[in-house]
Amino acid sequence: MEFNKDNYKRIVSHNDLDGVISSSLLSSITGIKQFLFTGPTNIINKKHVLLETDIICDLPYSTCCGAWFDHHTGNLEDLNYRKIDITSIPGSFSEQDSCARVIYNYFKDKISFSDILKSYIDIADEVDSFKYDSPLEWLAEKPSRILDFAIKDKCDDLNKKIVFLNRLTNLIKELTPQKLCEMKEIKSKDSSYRAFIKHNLEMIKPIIYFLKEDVNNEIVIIDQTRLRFQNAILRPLAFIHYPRSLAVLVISNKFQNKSKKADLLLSFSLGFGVKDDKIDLGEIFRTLNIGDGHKGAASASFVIYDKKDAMKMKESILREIFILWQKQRVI
Ligand SMILES: [Mn+2]
Repeated sequence: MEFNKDNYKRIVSHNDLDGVISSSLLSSITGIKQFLFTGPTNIINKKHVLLETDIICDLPYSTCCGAWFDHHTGNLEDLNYRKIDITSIPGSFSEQDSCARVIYNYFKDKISFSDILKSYIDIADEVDSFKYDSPLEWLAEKPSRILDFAIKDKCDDLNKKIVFLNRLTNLIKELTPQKLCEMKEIKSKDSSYRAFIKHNLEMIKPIIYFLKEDVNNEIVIIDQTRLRFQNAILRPLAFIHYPRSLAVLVISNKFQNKSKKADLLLSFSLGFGVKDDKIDLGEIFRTLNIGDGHKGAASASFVIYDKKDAMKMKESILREIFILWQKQRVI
């Protein structure tokens, strides 16, 4: 269905860099100045009241909204599963590197975007599709990395974070990426996140190991299960410690209301620039019937019924994952 810019009052977007750039593009097209930044699970769990006058972008579709722009394959599959006809929804879906690219492609023949706005679309592509071949590239002091880190910086006050994302959405329309990164607020958030990275790098060091059958150290295992508290783990950092490894697997306990449960969570991803078409991490978890995901990244969880078995279960699941990984590698 045709997108009529006068039908909408608010942009509901992902609270990451692609979401912010997508909002800037849509705001410049429609003149909308009201934004709601949120995460995908909040849309799925219906945490917000959404209206026909909302445009959703870079997030799962909601039947309550009026238009939808997205690039996540899983969200499209969900529409097919719910038997919703995508041609009935104003907006656009396409498997691009970023949602910003989807929006740009949809409007580029009808509207001329400023050079400033256009320069942010490459940044959205790079950051959202993780186009980095090494940890050094990921940590580079360049606008794409600085803006991504500034947004990722933890902010205890949710309102402050929202104010920041709103301001950023407006600034992107006026300032080049270089100029934006010269701002004091961006600089300080970037360095605060880089301090967190440094801390994380040290934190993971003692909890890394390899399975003894993994003689070439292919899969870095970051095992949080012996820690008393839950920590956010930055998986790419594993490859600073072990640059030649091919994948990283984080194993941790589930936490409920800050208390540690025996149940286990796994997240698995390929290393920088690892391109092996035979490897499919999502397939490994599907085969074991514990989770799902893409070729390059997947997550899983499983229930431990008896705490006494936890250690054994963990060891056996890690071994099974490694066996399937080896099978994929040799086919
Ligand atoms: Mn995105």
